[in-house]
Amino acid sequence: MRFLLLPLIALSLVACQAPASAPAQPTAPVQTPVYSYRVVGTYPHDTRAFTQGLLWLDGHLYESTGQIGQSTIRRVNLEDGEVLQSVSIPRGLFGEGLVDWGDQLISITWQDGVGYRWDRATFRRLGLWRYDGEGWGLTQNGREIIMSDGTHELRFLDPATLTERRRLAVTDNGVPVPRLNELEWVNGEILANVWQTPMIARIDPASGNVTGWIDLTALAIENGSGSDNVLNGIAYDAQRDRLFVTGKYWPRLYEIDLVAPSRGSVDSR
Ligand SMILES: [Ca+2]
Repeated sequence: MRFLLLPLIALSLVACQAPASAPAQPTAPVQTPVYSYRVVGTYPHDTRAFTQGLLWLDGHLYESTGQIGQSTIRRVNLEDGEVLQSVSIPRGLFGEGLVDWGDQLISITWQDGVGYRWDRATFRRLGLWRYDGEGWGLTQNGREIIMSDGTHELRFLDPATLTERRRLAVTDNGVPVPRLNELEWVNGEILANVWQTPMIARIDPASGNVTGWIDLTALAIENGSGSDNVLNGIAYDAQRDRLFVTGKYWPRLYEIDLVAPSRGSVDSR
């Protein structure tokens, strides 16, 4: 910090001495805050689960997994990681994101252009829907289904018809942020894993601006050894204000609190 502060002091001295008529100096781009975290709970996670979607609902985790021949939708017990209920998606397809809507679950596939509706209680497949491009992550804001597709854009879908209403470009200081993956709506903001990075973007859903990054590098190193078993999976328990994260084939799932960069204190989210 000393190294950073000295130039700031010098700059402010220069600014004080500058004549009032001096032209304004160009300002450096504002650095997007990087949050760290504190682990407040550690739970087992199925190392055969190539996690694509994760959410918390009614006392359980719901998870979707990928890879052809291994793509499932499952209900999972938090404490011991036991898979309580599971269904395979149609043969030959590569599963991706998962979201709840009323008494249904909605899922998508990677490059097959097809998604499914499921009965949440019985896991019975109710029907399919189609979309253009790739399917990556899903979440919802209470009014719309939000979908990522591997680009820097998020699609907002009508929950009744699953047709696209609009798109939101996600940028960090004006620079597009591609490869948005698993999503979670948390208290009016969108959290997004960025594929093959240990970072989660905090996105303002009104502007698409990244307001902060959550750096989970240490957890990624602890759990992942290859380019594919990366951080992916965010779930939020709104009732108890608990944030869960995991990754593809990771042996552990974590409850974390965010730690703000400047104050060093727990972020209220
Ligand atoms: Ca999620």
